[in-house]
Amino acid sequence: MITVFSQQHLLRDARTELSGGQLISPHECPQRAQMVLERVRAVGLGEVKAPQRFGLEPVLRVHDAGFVDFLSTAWADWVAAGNRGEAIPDCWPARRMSQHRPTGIAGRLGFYAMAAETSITAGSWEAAAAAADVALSGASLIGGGARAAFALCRPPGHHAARDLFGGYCFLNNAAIAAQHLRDHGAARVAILDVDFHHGNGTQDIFYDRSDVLYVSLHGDPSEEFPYFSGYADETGSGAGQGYTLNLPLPPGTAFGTWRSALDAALGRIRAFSADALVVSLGVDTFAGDPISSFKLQSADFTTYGAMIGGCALPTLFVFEGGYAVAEIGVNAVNVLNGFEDA
Ligand code: OKP
Ligand code: ZN
Repeated sequence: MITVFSQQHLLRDARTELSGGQLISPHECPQRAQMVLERVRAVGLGEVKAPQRFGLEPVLRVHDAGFVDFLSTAWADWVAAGNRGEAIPDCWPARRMSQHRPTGIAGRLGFYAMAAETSITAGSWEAAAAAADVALSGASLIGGGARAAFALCRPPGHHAARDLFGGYCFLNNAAIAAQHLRDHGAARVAILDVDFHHGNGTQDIFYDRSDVLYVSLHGDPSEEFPYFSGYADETGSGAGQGYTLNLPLPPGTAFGTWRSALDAALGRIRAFSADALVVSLGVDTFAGDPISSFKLQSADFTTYGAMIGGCALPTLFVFEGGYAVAEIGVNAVNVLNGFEDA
C-alpha cells in the first residue's frame, strides 16, 4: 500500500509537555514518525509519496473558522504579548462560567483547549496543516479506487474537536479525511479508532450524524485520558443516535479481551455497510507504552491488522498515538502487513 508522508511534521517539535507537575520533553516527538517511515521502507510496504496541497477548504468542513484562525495565529500572538515560554493554557470556561470568547491570547488559549499538555510553539500550525494534507491525500487515494493507504501523519488528530485542541492534537486528520470521502462520493464512512485513548474529537464532530459511524476501543475514561469522554452510554444524538459505539476497557487489558472487543467493533461496522473505512491507528495499546496501560505484544498488531482486512472495505489508516518509540515502527507496520496478508 502507498504511504503518504510529509517532512513538514518536523516543524512540530515542542520543548515542553505539562506532565506530573513538571515540564517534560514531549512524548509526541518528531522521532515517532521517522521510526515508522524507516520501518515502512525496511519491509518494502510500498511507495512513499508526498501529499498534495488541499488548502483550508476541506479542513473547514470539519473545524470552526474561528478555531482555525486561532491556531494559525496563536504562536505569533503569544510572543507579541511578551510571553517567553511555549504557549500553555491556564484557565478554562468551566461549569457556570461565561462561554464568551476572550480577545486576549491567554483567554483564547483556554477557550480553545481541552487539555494543558499540548504546548503551542513556532511551527506547530504549519505541521498540523501538513498532517491534514497527508490524511486528505490518503483519502483521495482510497476515493480513487485504492484498496488501502497509510497516512503517516503527526501531530495526531483524534482529540481535536470542531473547536478544541489538546491531547497532542490540533486538527482532526481522520475526521477531515472521513468528511472528504463523504464529499467525494462515499455515502457512508465508518471510523474505527484503535488508539489507546478515546477519540473525543472525532466522536464530537460526527455525534449527531448517521452517515459517519464512530467506533472506538480505549482505556476506560474513568481512569484514563481524556476522562470526560468515551463512556459506553455515549451512543450519539438526534439522527446520530446509535452511530457512536464506545467500548471502554479496564487498565491492564491484554490481547484476548481486546480482540473480543475488536470483533464487536467490526460486527457493528459490517452491519453499517460502509463505503469506506478510516482507521485511527494509534499503537499506544502496546505493553511497553510509557503513558498507556494495555498489554498488546508486537505480534498482536499483525493479528488485528488481518481482522480489519477481513472487512474487505477500502481502508485509510491515519496515524495517531504510540509513544514506545523504539517499537513504534514495528507495531504500526505490523498492522498494515497483517491487513495486506488478510
Ligand atoms: C494522545 B493520543 C501523560 C498524560 C498524557 C495526554 C495523552 C494524549 C494522547 N502524563 N495525557 O491519543 O495518543
Ligand atoms: Zn493515544
